[in-house]
Amino acid sequence: MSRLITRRNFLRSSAVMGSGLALAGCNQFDFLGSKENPVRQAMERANVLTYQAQRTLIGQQTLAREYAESEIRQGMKPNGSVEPTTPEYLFLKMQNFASYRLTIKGMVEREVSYSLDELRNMPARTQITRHDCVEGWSCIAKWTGTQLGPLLDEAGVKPGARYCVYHCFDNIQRTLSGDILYYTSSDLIDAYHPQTILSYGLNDQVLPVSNGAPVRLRIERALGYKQPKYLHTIELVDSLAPFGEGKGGYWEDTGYDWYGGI
Ligand SMILES: Nc1nc2c(c(=O)[nH]1)N[C@H]1C(S)=C(S)[C@@H](COP(=O)(O)O)O[C@H]1N2
Ligand SMILES: [Mo]
Repeated sequence: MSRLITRRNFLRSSAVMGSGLALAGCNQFDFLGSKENPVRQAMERANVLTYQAQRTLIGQQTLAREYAESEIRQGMKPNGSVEPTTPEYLFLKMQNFASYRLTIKGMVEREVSYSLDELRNMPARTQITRHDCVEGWSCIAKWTGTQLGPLLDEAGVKPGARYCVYHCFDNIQRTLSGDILYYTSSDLIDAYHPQTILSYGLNDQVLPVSNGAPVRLRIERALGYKQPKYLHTIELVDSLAPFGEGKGGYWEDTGYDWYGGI
């Protein structure tokens, strides 16, 4: 049984204890979208608890397990957005991402940006890791990219910065009031983690569009929704409140755990 399930049970029991509600069946996650929902409020308190507990238990720079080539059993199952349709993205894709730039901005000494060629020419790291989606599936895949930490140092993170917000090109949801673009965030410990890479290669091939081309971040000790595809900007901030619903990510805004550690 994976640690993911254990943790999910932990979250569920914390939610039940915290709210004093008796929950039956497996429908209790269906209406978490509402902010008034007592289960969601309890889960948000549980987020803080699990974040602190996990940070204490696992230490700050523990490596995620890496696997052998022989353990790659399948391709990386594309999930969520697989074919972004925003004009910016379609334009970049049309010219094979020649004018793509990854920007690091916000609470930094100097805003920096890099082309795909520049990223590919930086020291590369390849790692075979397991991706766990909360929907209940996993894939073992080989990711190649460059570490985020040295680029953050190049930009010069200002002392007050606490989080990286990862902004993506894809319109994960289309509403009457416009597109909702995917985003997520991490603390600086995860951003500087040695296995946190700006990945442009998957299983020895150029990263395909369905898996986040041209660049997707890997945060290897976090769940699937913390692995932003179609990444274009990393913004250093001291608060997550200004973005989306203020919970630090597209899925986080609907009630998913912010830390999302495994
Ligand atoms: N930009 C963006 N990033 C995303 C998503 C998405 O829809 N858009 N889905 C997330 C989820 S829930 C998962 S499980 C993984 C899926 O990555 P894959 O398509 O490479 O398997 O990407 C994550 N990152
Ligand atoms: Mo996921």
